[in-house]
This record gives sequence, C-alpha cells and structure tokens, in this order.
Amino acid sequence: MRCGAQAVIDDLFAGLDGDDGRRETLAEGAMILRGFVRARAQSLLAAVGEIAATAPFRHMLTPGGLRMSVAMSNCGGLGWVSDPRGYRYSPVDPENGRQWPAMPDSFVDLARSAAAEAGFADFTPDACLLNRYAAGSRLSLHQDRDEIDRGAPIVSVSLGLPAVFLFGGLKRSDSPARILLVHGDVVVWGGPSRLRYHGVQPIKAGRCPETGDCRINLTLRKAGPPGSA
Ligand code: MD3
Ligand code: FE
Repeated sequence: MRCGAQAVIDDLFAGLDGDDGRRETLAEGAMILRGFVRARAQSLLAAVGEIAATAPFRHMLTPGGLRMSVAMSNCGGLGWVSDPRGYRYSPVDPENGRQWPAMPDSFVDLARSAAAEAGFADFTPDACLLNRYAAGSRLSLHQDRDEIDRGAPIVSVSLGLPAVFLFGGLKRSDSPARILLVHGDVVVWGGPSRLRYHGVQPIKAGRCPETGDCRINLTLRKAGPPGSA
C-alpha cells in the first residue's frame, strides 16, 4: 500500500489512526508528524480530485517568465498565484475569474489538529496551495513571504511519491538539510522557522497505489491579515 522501502518501517506502526507518535523536531518551530494523515489519505486525495475538477492544476509562470515544473491549484478564500506581474494571493482563479473552490472541512480539521500537535493553538487556514509534482519536478530554494500574518504556521501534507525536502536557514546561502518526506507525513513550520529557505529536489520517477506517478503536496496557510477568517 505504500511507496518504497518505507513500507517496512510503516508496517511497524500500522493500525494506529492519526498521530502514530513518530515526531521529529527539525528546528525550533518546525516539527514532522510522520504518518499523521495516512489513515485519511484516500479521502484527502478524493477531495483534491474534486478541487482539480473545478480549478485544474496548471503550470504558472514565474515573475521571470519561466514555466514552473510543479503544477498548482488552490482552494479556500485565497489562492497563491504567480505570473509575470509577480507572486500574490488572489481570491479568484485568474484562469476564469471565479472564486477558488471552498476549502474542505477535512483540510481545515487536519491543519488545526497538526498545528495544535506542534504547539500552535487556534490555527485557521484561509488558503491551501495544492502542488502536483511529476517525475523531475522540483522547487528551488525559496522563502514563503507572501502571507501577511507571519505569526501563523504553515502545515504541509505529503501524498504519493516520496520527496527529498531541502530545509535551509534564514539566509539563502545556509546549506540545507535533506529530509525524506513520504506519503502521509505532515510538517508544521512556524515560529522562528517560518521564514527558513526550503525547496524540493527533483522527484524521482516511480509508481505508487495512492497517486500513481506523482507527488501531491498540500500547504495550508493563513494568507490574510491577523484576525480575518
Ligand atoms: C519551511 N512546498 O508550496 S512544503 C510551497 O513540498 C512549498 O511542495 C513544498 O515550499 C512542497 O511553498 C514544501 C513544506 C514547507 C512549506 C512552507 C515552509 C516548508 C516550509 C515555510 C517555511 C519553512
Ligand atoms: Fe514554500
């Protein structure tokens, strides 16, 4: 049921719902909850399919005019967009001028419970960026700084093919740690880790039962001002 050699380790923890107790603190404010959504992954992926039926995955252009290798969509009151005018959050899908699909309750619930587990009480996301990685897709080192309220954490969910995540420092030149993220893992990034540089190495080609030949990452965010949503 799972991708790669992780299956043996995962089997040792199988049968436990939700948090299976494997948590790793990467740095102050950054915590991995291994397998946190494994039991709910198929219903999350069904919700991703419904969102993508309304707001299809697309390859956005960077402000420099390059086509991103990761295909993206959004749900929630705000969605992250990039085009030659810049990066920003938009309440509408620029492809059709309509509001992004609503954020499913299951996304809100998992974000709240994962954030609470990592010590961030009362997290309410108003934006969810959906990233779809095919073999070879990557995300170069960057900071997430388009959100107004930097006091709120970001909750990220990994589904499907594994990824080598790059976890850097507060300067682009800080050499990043490499962390394997697999199907069902959740990471919470907040506090002093909120503005760390991070990225994703090119995804290795593979197949898994959950998503086929891709990796899906959900990032649940509070993009709007403090006190809103
Ligand atoms: C560390 N996505 O969408 S999620 C992104 O796996 C993004 O698709 C990656 O980076 C992915 O912006 C990584 C993990 C993540 C998200 C936000 C962070 C790590 C972070 C903010 C600060 C530090
Ligand atoms: Fe990011």
